[in-house]
Amino acid sequence: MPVLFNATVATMAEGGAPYGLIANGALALRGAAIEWVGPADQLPAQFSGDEHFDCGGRLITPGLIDCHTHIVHGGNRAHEFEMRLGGATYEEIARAGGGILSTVAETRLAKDAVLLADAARRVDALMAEGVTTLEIKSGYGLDAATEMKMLRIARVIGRTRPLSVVTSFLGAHAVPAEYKGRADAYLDEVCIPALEAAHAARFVDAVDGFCEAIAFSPAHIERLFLKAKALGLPVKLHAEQLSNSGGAALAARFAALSADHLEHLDHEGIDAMKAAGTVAVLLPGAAYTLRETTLPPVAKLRQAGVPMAVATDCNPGSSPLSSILTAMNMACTLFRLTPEEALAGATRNAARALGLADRGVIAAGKRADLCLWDASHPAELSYRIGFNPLSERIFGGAL
Ligand code: DI6
Ligand code: FE
Repeated sequence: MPVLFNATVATMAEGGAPYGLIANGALALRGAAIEWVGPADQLPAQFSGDEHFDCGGRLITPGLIDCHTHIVHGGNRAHEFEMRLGGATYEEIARAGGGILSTVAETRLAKDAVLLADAARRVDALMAEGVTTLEIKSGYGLDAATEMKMLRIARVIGRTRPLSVVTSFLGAHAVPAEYKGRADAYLDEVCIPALEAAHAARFVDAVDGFCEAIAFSPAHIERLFLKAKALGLPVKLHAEQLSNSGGAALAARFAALSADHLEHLDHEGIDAMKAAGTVAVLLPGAAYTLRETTLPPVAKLRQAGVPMAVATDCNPGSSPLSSILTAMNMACTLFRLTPEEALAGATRNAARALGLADRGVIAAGKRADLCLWDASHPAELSYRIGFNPLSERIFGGAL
């Protein structure tokens, strides 16, 4: 049973020192779990004969968790990046059949092996920065076969790489061209049957939707969520990203794990999320890419005590970002989170946003998903830009 010693441990446990910091800490691991954590001078004698690893004063944090990604997708949208720089808006491009629908066309055509290889490069970039748990959404198929293909590839990534993958069914991401103006028919004829089939194949861990003027109304999302509930699946929602449509309050009514984006969230949404325990997932990569000037109401979320998570939203359109550390930096600089909130956002609160009670903090009984950093204080993780101080990544107790 390995013992890690001579480390600064940021447990991220709530209620104690900032970051749950232990200056001269030690950790005892047993199999895939943490058996003991505390000050090195209090290490119980039972561990003294075990193999000891000197961490050389490095920082240990929980493994990082990216709780919102669209990392499996065909092609890229660099040409839309050029169009936006030329003055077109994200919504104009979407309404003209570009945007999400152009990635749908590429994802439908893409061979499994190509989708997998492309996604794997981005997954590997996240893992190289210490990500040990990753959420992956479908939503670029919008037909049953391609939604299944995306989710199957997400499961393959989770089986073949040392990280946990959690999937979300995002069939209600956009109305496909063949159902233009017929969102209800799309839900009845494609989206809901595809959800049932993917659920039967055990490909779905949660149900997500895009509640927005250019996508689905709250009434549409409610129908989808009723089906999710009937299947026993938790829900989450892309809400109030480009405008306020009451999606966050709707999600809260369904006890959603999270409501995500939230730039246009109002106080009713905040109160509903607080009451339901719904996590606010902040996606600064999308706000940055779209040069969004309305920021999520971070001060009000903080004041209300709504837990905040931070994720990359890795996707080919609004957030082509494969760096969780950059997302944390952006959360601080653009959204005014503290570095402690940013790290909690990629550990403790990200775990909560995925409904995973077994990770996100360093404590006895939790999974031994850990990062060792060449850093002396956890604020350094959010502070640098384009620099990776990861020294070791431990997944389920394995280096
Ligand atoms: N909001 C987003 O930021 C992504 N999906 C969504 O509902 C963007 C997806 C894309 O532009 O491809
Ligand atoms: Fe998203």
